[in-house]
Amino acid sequence: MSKTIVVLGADGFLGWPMSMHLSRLGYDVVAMDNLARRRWDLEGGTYSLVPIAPMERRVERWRELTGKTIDWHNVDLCDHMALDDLIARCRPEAVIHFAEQRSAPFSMVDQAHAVMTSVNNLVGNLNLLFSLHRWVPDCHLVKLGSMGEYGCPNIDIEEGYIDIEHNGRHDRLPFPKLPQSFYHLSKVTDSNAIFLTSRIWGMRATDLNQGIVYGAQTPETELHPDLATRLDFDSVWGTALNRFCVQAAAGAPLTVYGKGGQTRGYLDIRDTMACITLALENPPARAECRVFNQFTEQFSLNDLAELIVSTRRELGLETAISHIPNPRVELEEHYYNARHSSLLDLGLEPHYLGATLLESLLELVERHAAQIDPVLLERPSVTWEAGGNEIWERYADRQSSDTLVAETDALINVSHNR
Ligand code: NAD
Ligand code: USQ
Repeated sequence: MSKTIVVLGADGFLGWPMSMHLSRLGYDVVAMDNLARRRWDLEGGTYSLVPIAPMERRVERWRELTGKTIDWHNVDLCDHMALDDLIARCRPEAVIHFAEQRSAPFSMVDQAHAVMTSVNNLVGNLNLLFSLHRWVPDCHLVKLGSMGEYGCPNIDIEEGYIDIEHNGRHDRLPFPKLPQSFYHLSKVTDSNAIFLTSRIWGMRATDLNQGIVYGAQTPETELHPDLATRLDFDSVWGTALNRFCVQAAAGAPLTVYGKGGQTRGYLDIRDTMACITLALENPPARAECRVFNQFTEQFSLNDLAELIVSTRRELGLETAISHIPNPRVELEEHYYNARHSSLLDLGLEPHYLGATLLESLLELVERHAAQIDPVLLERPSVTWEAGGNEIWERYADRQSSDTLVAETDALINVSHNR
């Protein structure tokens, strides 16, 4: 009998290709999302450069092309009764949890966005832990965390835990965390909650501290335009390498914040699929909270920008780099060395970043270049000091902002009343 996997956040950049990837491998995929991300785009005046079909059309096209069914549900993780009902009905073997507000800048716009991010992510994660404990205590939870939970300490970063000698005694403890935004802080709290439930309820969990994902193409997204996944490029949702590629294609300078020595772990979107599949195929024991650092290479922003410049130069194209004032509070020159051997030990064969991938990403972007709003490529609309600035105000849809505040209030009241 095939195994049932629930993918939470299945309408997102990673959740949609993951749902197709697992469906192709023969799993019974239950895909769940509340489409919050499409509403947050409306609120901030942002959009995916590659057009994305509604979920109904996506799953229908997938069925038509492959004969396989993805069972789609519009459910909010913060609605604990609806979530509980879904988990009780499908009794999954594993759950992959992508369903969070995932932008650091979005969490720094103002108090409402910081509170919304915290409530959405923490309450959703807690609801999930309770439902799994109640209905499927043996289920494997695969949770997407972030390398940014660790920050940039001046020591090597281990995979989740560190052996410490202190005053003559020894222990293996969670690696210290230094989050740099309210978003990253929510990920740290999620990790702590999962670790707690592994100890008190015997939860079987893999916490994936993922680096920054680049690319937007997998074998499944390439089958038909209706199966494409999103490609963000604005300063709130666009992540470093993908955003730089869109800037390059639009003839705009690559916006390196500050000195550009900020070093992070990166991975190809196809490796996200591979890493999560490896985690599923090699589940942890009961009561084990396993932590993997999920990235394949480290780069500084200056390295990435130079790589794009040299790749385009090979194609006869010039690219400018602009070091602009850093909207974030973060180290711009620092030590960074993070262990990432667990997934390699399980058999991961990485797609390393090279000219071929960059060329195909640049080509994808160029196909949609007419849709690029150049203002979204320029100065960031959110700073850590002052929150949303005049660019944010210019694009923000007041009505959607009021809805966001009202929804956050409702969320807090719901958690109080039940
Ligand atoms: P995304 O915003 O494209 O997708 C997240 C999805 O979750 C969206 O479709 C959204 O509607 C949904 N969602 C949010 N809150 C929900 C709720 N309460 N109930 C139901 N659905 C909800 O983000 P992504 O880039 O696909 O990231 C997926 C996960 O991976 C996130 O948890 C993110 O923190 C993590 N991650 C992403 C990256 C990256 O580079 N994209 C890197 C490291 C970690
Ligand atoms: N940056 C620039 N110029 C830009 C955009 C970003 O210099 O135009 C810099 C940022 O200041 C930062 C670095 O690039 O130093 C990475 O920023 P990012 O926006 O690519 O990534 P980040 O905010 O860290 O968040 C993204 C995802 C998040 C995930 C995280 C993984 O949005 O969901 O958790 O990557 S990690 O960075 O490892 O924490």
